[in-house]
Amino acid sequence: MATAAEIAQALEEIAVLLELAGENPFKSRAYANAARLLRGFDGGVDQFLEQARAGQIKGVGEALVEKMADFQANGRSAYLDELRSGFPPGLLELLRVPGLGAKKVKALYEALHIASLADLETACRENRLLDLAGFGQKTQDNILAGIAQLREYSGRFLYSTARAQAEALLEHLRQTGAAQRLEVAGSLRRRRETVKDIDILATSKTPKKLMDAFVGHPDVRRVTGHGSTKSSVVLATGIAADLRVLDDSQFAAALVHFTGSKDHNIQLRALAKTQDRTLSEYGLFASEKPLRLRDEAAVYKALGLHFVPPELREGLDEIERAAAGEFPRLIEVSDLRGALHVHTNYSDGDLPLRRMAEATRARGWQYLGVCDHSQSAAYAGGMKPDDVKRQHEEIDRLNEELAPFRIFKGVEADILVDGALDYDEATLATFDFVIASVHSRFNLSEAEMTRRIVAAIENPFTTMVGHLTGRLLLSREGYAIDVPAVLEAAARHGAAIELNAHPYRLDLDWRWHRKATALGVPIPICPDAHKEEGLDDVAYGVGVARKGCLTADNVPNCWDVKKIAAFFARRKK
Ligand code: DGT
Ligand code: CA
Ligand code: ZN
Repeated sequence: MATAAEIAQALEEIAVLLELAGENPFKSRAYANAARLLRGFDGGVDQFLEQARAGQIKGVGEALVEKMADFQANGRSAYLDELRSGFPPGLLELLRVPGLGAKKVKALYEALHIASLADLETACRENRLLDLAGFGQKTQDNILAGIAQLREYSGRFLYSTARAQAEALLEHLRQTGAAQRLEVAGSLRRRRETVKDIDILATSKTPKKLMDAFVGHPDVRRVTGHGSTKSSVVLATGIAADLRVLDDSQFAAALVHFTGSKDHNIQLRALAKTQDRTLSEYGLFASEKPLRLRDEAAVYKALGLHFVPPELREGLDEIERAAAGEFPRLIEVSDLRGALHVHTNYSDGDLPLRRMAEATRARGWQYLGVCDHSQSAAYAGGMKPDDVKRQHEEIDRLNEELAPFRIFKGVEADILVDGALDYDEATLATFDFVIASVHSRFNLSEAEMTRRIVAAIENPFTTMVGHLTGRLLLSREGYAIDVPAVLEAAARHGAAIELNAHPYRLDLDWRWHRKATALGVPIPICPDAHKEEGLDDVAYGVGVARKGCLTADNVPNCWDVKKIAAFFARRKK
């Protein structure tokens, strides 16, 4: 048995699907109308059906009554199920985006084959909605905002979003002058690619002042707790944040505990136990007495371990390694010497080549590897061979002018469905280096996709593979691919695998970095910048590279001009 509200909702969905299917608009309107009447009806469903059968409810004819009766009796509607099965499931999700009705969804599907939220987001980011009748910059911006809003309800946030929010909170807390120690903990401190919430720890002589400032921050939408040792809020972005104020003597142990991860903590506690001690968020205890621990390094030292950088605390092999010796110095942003994978207005970037070169140089870097899209990427204004020639002439001129700063002639070449690169050999030979990326036909089987990418790696012109899995964090899973097989192929052929630093990608995932470096596969950290500020995304890449235990040696764009030029030259025929 279905309730009136359930039936009305089903009728509304039928109305939308009929419109999507391009049926007679009167039919669609009849269902929407029936839903409205049912919602406003003063009486039960049975009564409504009875009156409708008697012809007393305007616009609700026999066919409609039968469909409603079917739903009423069976709790579901065969008609609705049949309509639904005629569309890709992702298409219906599009209707959840504020401002997108059946008409717009239909246009997106028919003109651009957009059939999921992920497709839609990608299309917006590639400005593909701008030329579509009935759409434009404003609609596109609204759709992106709508998608962000939907994602908010998924309960996790991009690192970049949470980090910006946390920095604003920390700055606000610092300005009170009421905090002595102040640190972000949790997944944010470990630089996970997505995080659930912001965990902040502090010590203070005037905790009340600090707590009041915290809950009073202008970004706070809701206060869910307000005490003297712990307060909790939900921010305008939807992210929750906690502030804990601790006693100074407990701060170090608490910072270890709340930084986590849970698995790391469990292993640390097990280790403490083997030493007849207890580790908790309150301290490290030998019998009843807490050890005096000034900072985190002291906690690890007391356990017989070298300091474990927060990024590595994921419960993998870090404790074993910390027992055996010091960690190598992990990569830092200041180790970077150049930017590879940067787009200009030769394809879908915002700025002219010269501006991107100047922006790169202004960041203290010595070289830029410009990589516009190749010819198949028509939506991104991919370069025809003539454009390539024109760009190379401009690069030659700029290189003379800007020396010793160096622009390398790169390209982001589409990997076609058979694994071929998107230019003939004569054109490929004119580049200093080639990033080979998949931008189409994501739905191959794992075996086919792996074969496709391995074929691209076998091509001697390929320097590296771009954004290996194509994932968009919180919105699109990567395509099916055998990552170890790809890493092994890269090792065999001397190719690199990019770590795309865009905060939505962070692909190659850090969980594969150890395997890649063990095989000797270099991992350049690439901004994939389409505008000037995009260059700074490398910081996100460095964060996850640290999780992957990468050092500057593993990352080609930490090498000097000479060494990277030699690396590029090595693979070309
Ligand atoms: P997330 O989901 O992005 O917020 O990830 P975390 O790691 O920030 O997790 P959260 O905020 O639930 O907890 C913060 C830290 O507290 C976590 O990294 C480790 C510690 N913790 C939480 N639950 C447990 C637990 O059940 N056992 C232990 N040993 N530690 C825990
Ligand atoms: Ca957390
Ligand atoms: Zn790309």
